Amino acid sequence: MTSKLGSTFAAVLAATLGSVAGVAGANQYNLQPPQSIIANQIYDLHTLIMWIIFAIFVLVFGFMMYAIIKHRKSVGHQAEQFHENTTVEIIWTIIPFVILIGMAYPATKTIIAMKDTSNPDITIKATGYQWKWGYDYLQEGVSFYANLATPRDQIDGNNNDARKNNPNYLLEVDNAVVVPVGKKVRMIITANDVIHSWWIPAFGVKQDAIPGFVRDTWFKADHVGIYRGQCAELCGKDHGFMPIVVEVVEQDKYAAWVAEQKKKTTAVAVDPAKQWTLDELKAQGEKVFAANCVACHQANGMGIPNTFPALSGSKIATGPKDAHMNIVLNGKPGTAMAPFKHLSDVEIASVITYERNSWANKTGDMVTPAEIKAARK
Ligand code: HEC
Ligand SMILES: [Cu+2]
Repeated sequence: MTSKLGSTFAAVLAATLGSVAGVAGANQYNLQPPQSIIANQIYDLHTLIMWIIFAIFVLVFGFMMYAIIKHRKSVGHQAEQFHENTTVEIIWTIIPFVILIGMAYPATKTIIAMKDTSNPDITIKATGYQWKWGYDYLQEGVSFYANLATPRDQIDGNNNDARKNNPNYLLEVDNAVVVPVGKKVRMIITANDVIHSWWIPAFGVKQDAIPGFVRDTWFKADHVGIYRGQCAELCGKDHGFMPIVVEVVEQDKYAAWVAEQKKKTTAVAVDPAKQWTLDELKAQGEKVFAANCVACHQANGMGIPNTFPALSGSKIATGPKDAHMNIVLNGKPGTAMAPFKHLSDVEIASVITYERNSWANKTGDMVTPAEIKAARK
């Protein structure tokens, strides 16, 4: 009996030691290696508290095991008969109280530091959409969307080899958030439709994105590198398909990236009288499609059977222009096809031109911004 209990205890102890050792070292069971001041504090707190928990576990279970084994009936132990012991009661109130304060004090300090978004070097607004993130660099005037970049065939099981060999499966995007190393980045976080959550574990940042509310958080990345996270709030069917990628670069590379992005952004803000060619509109339309339509109609124009219609070979996308303009501008009530009239004339004209001349569609015609302007009335 004694030896059996003893060996069970030894097994429990070994398992616990193993998991505590796991927490203390870097391995797949632990938090990601911390890459910011806050993440370091969170990491250290987690380790500290695991050790405290472990010490309590060993003391309490050790004492219990000792008492059970030593005082068992088979060795003829007689139960002690006594009531109340003020000294013991005071001790078992004071000790947990001290332990709690010892844990709450550093935890509160970290929470206060997390909330201190003052004096940022850069401010970026992140907006959650079903199912992508939109980013606006408030001072720089740079804006873009970040869509999942994992190819569809890896997701739907048609290319399992590629999926297995993809270390960033569902953790890759077309446009990463680029920030300079060692600079305080304030993230302003909101959402457009439902609650999402912006989460980069290595930075110790996780903030809910709530429609109609603005929340903020911050990070200062310690090292150059690529850091990945995900939407951390169940937000609908593609919740697992809106990852977050932050690329931390040296200051001069960041400046070059901003300049590059600005060129792209100003290319869209064109002169309204510009005479577009079909190829120009199509090239522009491809970007608009990638940012607004790809989630449902897919990059290959094939949609998702029984849910989102294929545009490749679609009657509307190859038929009269009016019907095509109408469904994009006004949507189709009662379906997931929402109106897109908030896009500019150029954006709508270009995406329609793109749809009419991509995949299997070869109408050879184009829709100009002027036609969209007229169709809005
Ligand atoms: C949230 C999903 C979703 C998004 C995003 C979306 N669509 Fe659609 N779209 C639909 C659905 C669903 C239909 C089918 C509506 C119906 O029942 O007729 C549709 C239909 C269409 C059709 C008609 C196709 C046909 O043959 O019936 C066109 C053209 C179209 N969409 C263009 C666009 C464009 C352009 C964009 C981006 C600016 C876009 N859609 C974004 C869901 C979407
Ligand atoms: Cu989400």
